[in-house]
Amino acid sequence: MSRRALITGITGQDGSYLAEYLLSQGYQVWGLIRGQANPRKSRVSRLVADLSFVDGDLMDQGSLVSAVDKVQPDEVYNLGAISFVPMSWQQAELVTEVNGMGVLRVLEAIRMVSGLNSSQRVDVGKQIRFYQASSSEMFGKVAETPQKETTSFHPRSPYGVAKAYGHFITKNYRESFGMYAVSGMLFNHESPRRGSEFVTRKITLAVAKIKLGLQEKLELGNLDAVRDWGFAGDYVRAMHLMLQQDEPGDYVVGTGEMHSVRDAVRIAFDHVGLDWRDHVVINPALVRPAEVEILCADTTRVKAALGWEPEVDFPELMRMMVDSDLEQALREHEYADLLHAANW
Ligand code: NDP
Ligand code: GDR
Repeated sequence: MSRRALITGITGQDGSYLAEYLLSQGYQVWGLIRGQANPRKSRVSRLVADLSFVDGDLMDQGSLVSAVDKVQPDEVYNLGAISFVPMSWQQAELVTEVNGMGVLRVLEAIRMVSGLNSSQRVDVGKQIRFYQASSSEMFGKVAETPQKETTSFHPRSPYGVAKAYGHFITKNYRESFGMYAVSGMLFNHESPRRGSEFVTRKITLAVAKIKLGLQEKLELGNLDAVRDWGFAGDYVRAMHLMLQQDEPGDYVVGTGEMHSVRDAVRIAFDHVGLDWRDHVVINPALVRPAEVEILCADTTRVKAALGWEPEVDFPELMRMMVDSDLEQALREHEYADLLHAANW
């Protein structure tokens, strides 16, 4: 019988790539869907065929117990979160509830459905395995560069603090109940499916529109911020590999390469033959109250222990996103022309 995976955050960037990958590996894949008539459900259904859905919300313990009980998964990937860092200063309590307490609720659902407690352990081979989407934002004001599994945390946003709670509670359930529970400490990863609020996609969408004469300027915040950016399609393979090991453990996942926001802008504008300095405007309102200046992964462990390697490099990734946004902008533009011609 094929293995079953339950993914929270199925409508997000990583949810769709992970579902595609697991389906290609012969899994039955279930996505947790929140809300009434969630508009993003049809989008992910179009992107990924053969998905099944189960209702639930990371804010609601009972719904998670029901979902785990219904799906009876072999593996649970907790990707659900409010993932845009600036929102965490505006809605700190909600972000803490979803990104922090939400992790505890999924762990509790697995514990309850599997009948695990501190005196009753379940053989590792028969356990529901749990993956937590931890983040490089936990390193925050970095103690060392590059950052590795043992680097201390100094999160700089309510988002990072909530992710640190999720990280430690995952480790605690592993130690307390012998649960197969791991955290992937993933550095920024992007794709044509990235939300338009994140800086790479904001840049590539703007470049496409500027190239087509539909927009003139692009407002950005801190151009000096440095990140280790990779391709989401590569990173979901690492998530899966983490759950296939004999022993559960936490891993840093990144490319080990650093680029500034300015580099990202330059590569994207260069790709369409434009000079970024003619279009980029700094808006101080977009600078964060407490910035994470630099992040870069030490990939030694993930490469040695999991044999994982990224396949897409950063310039290639930015160009892939620009090309995809150019196609999308053209389609929208043509559609608008058609409506105009039809006097709609
Ligand atoms: P997205 O923002 O694209 O997706 C977030 C997902 O979380 C959406 O499917 C959303 O569903 C879901 N969600 C939000 N609130 C709830 C809730 N209350 N209950 C259930 N689901 C909810 O994020 P990514 O795909 O980029 O990231 C996946 C995970 O990895 C996140 O946890 C993120 O914090 C983490 N991460 C991401 C990195 C990156 O660079 N992309 C790096 C490191 C960590 P809905 O349609 O209902 O809104
Ligand atoms: P980040 O990603 O906060 O690292 O979190 P984001 O793309 O939002 O910001 C990256 C860096 O770019 C700087 N920046 C801007 N950012 C945005 N969004 N918009 C701008 O206009 C802008 N100008 C400059 C930011 O200040 C920042 O330094 C992402 C999310 O996916 C998290 O969920 C995940 O945990 C981390 O990556 C790892």
